[in-house]
Amino acid sequence: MNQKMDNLDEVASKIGQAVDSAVQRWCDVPEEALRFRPSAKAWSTKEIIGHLIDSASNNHQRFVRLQLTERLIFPDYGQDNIHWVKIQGYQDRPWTQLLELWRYFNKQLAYLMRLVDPAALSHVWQVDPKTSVTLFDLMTDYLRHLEDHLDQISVTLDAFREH
Ligand code: NI
Repeated sequence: MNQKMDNLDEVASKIGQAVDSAVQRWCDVPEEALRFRPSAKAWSTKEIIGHLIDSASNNHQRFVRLQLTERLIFPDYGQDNIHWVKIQGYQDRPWTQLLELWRYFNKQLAYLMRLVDPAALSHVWQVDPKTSVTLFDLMTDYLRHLEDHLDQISVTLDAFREH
């Protein structure tokens, strides 16, 4: 159990560092680059951050609710994530507001991970009748997903410079 709490402490630190360094690196990127979509179906940098806000908000619900129940039935958003991004118009939001919302939402999630009840880490989110995920796995996978999309932003901004 302590091992898991140690792991989550590290996950929380990495989340905090990742958002701070991303804000530092990308806060002054010009609007034209932020709106650039490498292909017709690909997200722009603003939309990727929007998607990460959706990830934060959905996971926030899971992280809290799974401390209140052993088995949580709660809808996924993964299959609809393109619609989530479109419905909320992230492409037209001011960059600073998106970035700061994302940063401070993640600070709360990192804080929450350090406070999590260790007994709840084996509680499961029932994604569908065949699939379930533990709270611990959700929290560690949250960081992996975040890092994957930060890499995607680097690639997207490189593509803008070369297009
Ligand atoms: Ni994603």
